Order: sequence, then C-alpha cells, then structure tokens
Amino acid sequence: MNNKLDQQAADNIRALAVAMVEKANSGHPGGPMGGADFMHILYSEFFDFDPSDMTWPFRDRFFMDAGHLSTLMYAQYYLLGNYKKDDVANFRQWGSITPGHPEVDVKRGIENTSGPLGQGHAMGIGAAIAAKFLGARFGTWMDHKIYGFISDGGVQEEISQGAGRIAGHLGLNNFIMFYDSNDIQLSSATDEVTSENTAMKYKAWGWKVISIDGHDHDEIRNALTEANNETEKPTLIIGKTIIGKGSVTADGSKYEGYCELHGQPIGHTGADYTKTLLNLGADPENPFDIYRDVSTFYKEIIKQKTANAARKKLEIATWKKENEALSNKLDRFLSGKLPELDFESIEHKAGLASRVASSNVLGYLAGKVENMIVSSADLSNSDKTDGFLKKTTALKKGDFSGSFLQAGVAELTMACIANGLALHGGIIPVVATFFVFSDYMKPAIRLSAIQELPVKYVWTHDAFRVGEDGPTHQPVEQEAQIRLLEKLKNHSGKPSFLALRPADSAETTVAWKMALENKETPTGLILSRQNIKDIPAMGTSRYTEALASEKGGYLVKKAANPDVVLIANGSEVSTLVEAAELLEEREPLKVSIASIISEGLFRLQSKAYQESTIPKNTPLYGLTAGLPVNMEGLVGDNGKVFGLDHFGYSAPANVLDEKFGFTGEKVCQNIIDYLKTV
Ligand SMILES: Cc1ncc(C[n+]2csc(CCOP(=O)(O)OP(=O)(O)O)c2C)c(N)n1
Repeated sequence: MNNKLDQQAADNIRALAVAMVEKANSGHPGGPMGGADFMHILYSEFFDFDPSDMTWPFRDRFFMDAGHLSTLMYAQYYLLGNYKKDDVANFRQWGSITPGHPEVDVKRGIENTSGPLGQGHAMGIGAAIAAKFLGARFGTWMDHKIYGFISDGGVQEEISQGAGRIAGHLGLNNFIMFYDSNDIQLSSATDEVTSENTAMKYKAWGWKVISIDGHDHDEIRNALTEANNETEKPTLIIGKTIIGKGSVTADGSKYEGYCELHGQPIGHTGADYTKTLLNLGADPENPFDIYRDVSTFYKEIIKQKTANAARKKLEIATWKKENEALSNKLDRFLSGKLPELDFESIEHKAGLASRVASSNVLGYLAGKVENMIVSSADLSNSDKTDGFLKKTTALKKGDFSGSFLQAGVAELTMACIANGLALHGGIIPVVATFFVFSDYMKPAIRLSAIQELPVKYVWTHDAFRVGEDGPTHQPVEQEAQIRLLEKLKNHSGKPSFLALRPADSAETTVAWKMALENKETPTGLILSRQNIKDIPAMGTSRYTEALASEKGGYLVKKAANPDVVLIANGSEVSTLVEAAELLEEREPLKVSIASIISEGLFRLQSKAYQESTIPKNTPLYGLTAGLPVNMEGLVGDNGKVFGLDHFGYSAPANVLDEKFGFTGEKVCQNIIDYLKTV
C-alpha cells in the first residue's frame, strides 16, 4: 500500500497532466499518468537540487527521453514551485513556457529539449560522462546523479544500442534510468513489434537492471536506493506501469491500459474527463489547483532541499578556500572561458590537408584547453583527432582522467553524447567522423542547433577526393544540407549553425579559433583528406590575412577593378588560385578571388563589406566540389557556378579531379568559356 499523501501527490500530477492536455485539446495524457508515481518519489525523496538556484552546477539532473510526456515534468515542477498555475493552464500555447515537448529551460528544471525519441537519454549519458570527467579532476565532493526517463519508443530507437553500450562500457554508475514500461506505444501494443528481453539486453551491456511495479512506491524507493548505492554500473529501473493509470469511464469503472490513452485528451477516449479528475481527487472546477495537503507537503520538501543545498554549498566553499588554484580552474571550466591561446604560433608544414592542419591545432590545444573532450566514431587516425589523442588518454571505466572518448562506430550516439556534455556544462565537446557520415548525425545536429549548444563537429574527407572509396564515401550534397542550418535562425534570432570549410592550413587554424570562440551555436569544420596548396599571402602574414575568415569571407587575391571575381571555399580556393595564374598568363585578365568560409556568417556583415568582397557588377564565377547550390547564393543569377551534380565514382582523387573538371587547367578553360558569354 502506498502512503496516502504520496498517493495524493502522484494523483495530483496525474490530474494536472490530464487537465493540461484536455485544455490544450492536444497532448499525451496516458504516459504521464503511468509515470507519476516514479516522478513523485524521485523528486520528493532522492533528487538533490537547490530550488532557489536551479542552475547550481552540482545539482542532480533529470533527462527526459520521452518528450511527449512533457506534462509530467511541468506538473512535477509546478508542485516544486518552478511553474505557476497559468503556465500549466497554457500548455502548448503560443508564448507559453510549457511547450508541447520540453525545450531546454534549466531555470525551470528542464535540462534538455526532447521529442525525437532516443536522443534524450543519450544526452543524459553525455551529462553523466561530464560529471565523471569533472569529478576525476576536482574530487568526489561534487558527485551528483543523472536521472533518465525513457519509454518504449526510446528503448526501441536504434540509438539506445549505442547509448546503452557506452554507458555500460564506461561503468556510469551515476546514471539511473527509469523505463516506463507500459506495453503500449503510439499505434499498437509493444508485443506487436518486439519480443526482446529488454532486461537481458541491458544486463548484457553491463547495466544493473531492477524490475519493479512502477506504481508501488516502496518498490520505487528500494530501486532508487539500490541504484544510488551502485558503484560500478549504470542502473535501469524497469517499472511496469499502466498507461492512463487512474482513468475511469462515466460510470466510474476503470479505463486503463488502452492504446488510445497515449496521445489525445482522455475526453476523446472511452474515459470520462470529469469522472477521472474526481477519481484522482481533483476538483473538476479547478483542475489546475494543487491539492491542499500536497501543497503543504511540497512546501516542506522545497524547504528541505534548499537547506540541504545550502549545507552542501558551505562545504564546497570550504573546499574552494583550501584549493584555490583548482577552484579557479573549476570556475573557468564552468564559465566556458578559454585560457590564453596563441593560435598564430601553431606551425604547419607547407601544403597540408586541412584535416592534418586540424590535427596540428588539436595537438596544440591538448593540455591547454583542459576541459575539451574530443571524440571520434572509430576514425581518429583518419579524421586526425589522433593529434589530440596522442597527448591524452581515452576515458575508461573507473578512470576519467583522460580527455578522449572512443565512441565506437556510433555517430548519432556520439553527437547526442556531445549535446549532453554541453548541456551539463563545464565541458567543450568535439566530435569527429567523415563528412559523409554527418548524415548519421543529423537528428543530433538539429538538436544542437535548437538548444544552441556549442558542440564542435569535425568532418573530414569533405568531398569526392576521399581516395578510392567510391560514391558511398564521397560527400556531394552534405555541405548544402549543413549550410541550410546557417539559414535557419535559432530562438535567439541567430543563424543556428556555423559551418566552416577552410581553404588551407592558415584558415584551418582560424576556423578552430572561431569554433572555440563560438559559444552560442554549434560549429562544423569541414576538412579535406587531400593535401592543399597553401593560399599565397598577399602581404607578409598568411595567418593575419586568414583572420578575415572571422567575417565569413574575404579576398585572398585582390585586383583593382577585376574582370572576374572567383568564389569558392575549402580546397577549391587553391584550385581557383591555380586557374587564376593560368588566366593571367594566357589572357590579359585581372582576377580577384574570394574565400567564403561560411556564407551564413558572411551574410551577417555590412552590405558594404559584402560588396567589397563580391562586387555586384562584375562577372562572378563560383567553384564547389559539392552541389552547385553551395555557391549559387553568393554568385547570383548573372554569374556561373561550376559544381558537382551527381554522385562520385571509385578512382584515385587526381583522376576524379581530371574527370570531373576540377583541375586548374579545366577550371581556367571553363572561366574563359563563361567570360565569352557575358
Ligand atoms: C524519433 C521519433 N519517432 C517517432 C516519434 C513519434 N512518437 C511519439 S511517442 C511515440 C511512441 C510512444 O510509445 P511510448 O514510447 O511507449 O510512449 P507511451 O505510449 O508510453 O506514452 C512515437 C512513435 C517521436 N516522437 N520520435
């Protein structure tokens, strides 16, 4: 039997969820009704945080995977004082702070945006890694737990394989996940789509698994206690629950466990809205009220949590005093401030592939930017993040002193973990793979962008010149896809992504500088596999000139009153330099060349600057190894773009350059032909 007050609190959460969905006339009442018991016991008895200081870095964190259960969080945090009655009454409405799926809002307890199933718990695992990483450097005094909440959908999503594997492999005992196992999903019962033994699956990954009745408060309590005491493994608490728990029909008989309770107001189902509210102890006239006893109970909980946190903060203050240097470092990590860095001092041999130049930069940053965690999906020697790895060690179960995460072949999981590292705070996450496999990461890139997380994506093998790997490995349309995010504004009104494709080693150094200094959005570095001839400096320092990349684009070759302006990014800039030499040799032409590392950033510059780089009334010629659309916005209707509009083929890179027309010679001829038409 559950204690009466606990039962009332859980029923209050249920009633609030039901009422929010009914008023909005949309949403998901069934899941929250099933998960309410776990939420109440977790928050009232286990979850450590400071209600008066929600962003306290050493708080426990709750990562919701099943974003459609947002009402569960809003109701819970309403009881805890983070939402007002009007907020919950305006669920899903324009301008409300209670959107249909939760959007990161740490001040109100929402640690992550969720909705795309599977990503939420993977982000939680990222946060758990962040907590371990920081704990290894600053001490166990800062230990805190990361709680996840997952549903059948999240367990079924492919990403759970990568997330489960990594959490088990790394022994993340600070990660505790409740699985709301109600045997019902959106359009069917789970037994119509799966016959797996989920408990055995997680055990095989190295998790502790505890199976309980998810409505029995003592069982929830015991499971949470056991999970909190676990020293080696992450814990999965499989709570058998009933979707729509507490729903009744007009005659007061139970109406629980039906698929139709998943995603619509219960008044649209066989259940009766008013009778259900009454059954849950709510006042149908005032369905958004907190029950009197529950209110008193939660006021006491808020007081206790605040007092506990204050005590802990005093202990931390003592630690800080006794460990001044370490404490300053911790403050720097948490503030996101970079240490002093001298990017100009990074040396590159002539004519490097930009992935190799990136490796040099990473080698320089290793040991200097001590809160970077670099990760690769089993390609570190190809994507050249090994430049960083060589100076550190990989994170291991029981040893988080290193700074490299070997993610295994799991690009989406890796990117979600990076989002979680960023959400936790204190960490600068970097993830790397081949550019073509950015396709495997898109859903997480999109969540980096929506959540405004400064994750650094390193994508190498940026175009068809990837060796003899053939069309599956040759990115063509990927740059266009990623650059679409530069056109898409985030909720702060900024381009939601910064995509940088540097032209040579100097620009690669600058691109890394820009990536690290960009704390507002994710950044992608798109890097070549093949060697690139360095762009000749116009003056004395190529690095100083390349710093103009911070404006998104600039002229790497300047002619007064040019006959043509050539435009590219990445390795095609050096192809244009070759073509320009031939043009000037063969035709008496004056040529300027613009390197536009990021069109999105370039478009934020003044019109005057943009026009001084790409003049309006001059013939313009764009070159891209990707889809022509990469350059069309810069070149406009009156110019010409030469790009690739088909998949690649298997052959050595220089043969492909020749066949596809990407040599200086062929480009020169193409420009001459174009100029005849203007
Ligand atoms: C990636 C992704 N695919 C599909 C959906 C749409 N969707 C929302 S909930 C859900 C499944 C619901 O089942 P379950 O996770 O068991 O939730 P419950 O029915 O218990 O509320 C689906 C398919 C989604 N949100 N994310």
